[in-house]
Amino acid sequence: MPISGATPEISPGVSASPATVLQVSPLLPDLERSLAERYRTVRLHELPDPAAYLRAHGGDVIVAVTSARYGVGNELMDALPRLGAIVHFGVGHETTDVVRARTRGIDVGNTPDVLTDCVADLAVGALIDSLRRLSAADRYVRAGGWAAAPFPLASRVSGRRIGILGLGRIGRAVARRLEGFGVEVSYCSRVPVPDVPYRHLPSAKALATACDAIVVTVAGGAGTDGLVSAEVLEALGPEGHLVNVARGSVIDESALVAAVKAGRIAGAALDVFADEPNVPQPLLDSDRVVLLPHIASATRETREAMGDLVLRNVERFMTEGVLLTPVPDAAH
Ligand code: 8YV
Repeated sequence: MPISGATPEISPGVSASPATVLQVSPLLPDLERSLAERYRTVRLHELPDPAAYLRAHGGDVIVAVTSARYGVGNELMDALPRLGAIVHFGVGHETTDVVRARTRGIDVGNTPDVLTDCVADLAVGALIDSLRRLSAADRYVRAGGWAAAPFPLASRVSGRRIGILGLGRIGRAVARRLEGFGVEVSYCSRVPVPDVPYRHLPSAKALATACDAIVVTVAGGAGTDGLVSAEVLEALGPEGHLVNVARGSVIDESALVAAVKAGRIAGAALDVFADEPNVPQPLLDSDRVVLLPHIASATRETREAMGDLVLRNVERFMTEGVLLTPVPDAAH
């Protein structure tokens, strides 16, 4: 049911019309249910004519809840004159223009920390898969290849030189896990991170040159668009591996496709793509690429924790007019 909740809560300073929570995109069923039970909630994506709803009732919306994938676009933001907060299910918030929102006094929140461990776990798993070729070996056994010949030798993980592109919460969690593998960890971020035992390198190219594999954990958005360019892939080289658990936009996907096709990099493990859920055919065709359907945070435990944090943000805003976990001022 697109509209629910008989007893709207009123945001501070708003008393004239029902304070509505606008659900912009599909969310976890439990989260949708909880929102609908607690607030007057409208599911925009389920309405037959969302534009008509916005024209007539856009002024009722106090909070918009959305996913990292959809955010709140500028047009939608403009249709919500009393919007006070946007809450993202997910840590990424590049789909909402945060500066624009802030200019209008709209607070933007996300769900940091609760997904860090699961995303880092998956990044390390993907790294091992790419170097040791676990998925390819699995396909090999299933296809009956083992009886004919041993699986080709793969690459060692322990003791290698691993680069982390973006040493935020997730990058650091990946680095901590990798310490157990005795790898040499380097990283690249805009400014060196204090108090970490890893080597800082000034550019993505320098990182690729110095490492056997790169794990991309940097935030998406305009500032990192195409950061892993053809030149960076070339620096990684024919023995190099690339893991991406950040955003597809961070990698020049056409350059990656060309590098994979030509064997100019050894392998890649990708959880994110430029145009999800569409995966370029040459990547689908390659046995050297591990393909994952954007599942880094997709465990029951973590998704529940993310849903819970969304609810707590909405609750805090409705009662106190501030968010519990606002996004940092500048994208990092
Ligand atoms: C989720 C994500 O897949 O947190 C993010 O930024 O991309 C992921 O955790 C996404 O939020 C689910 O919609």
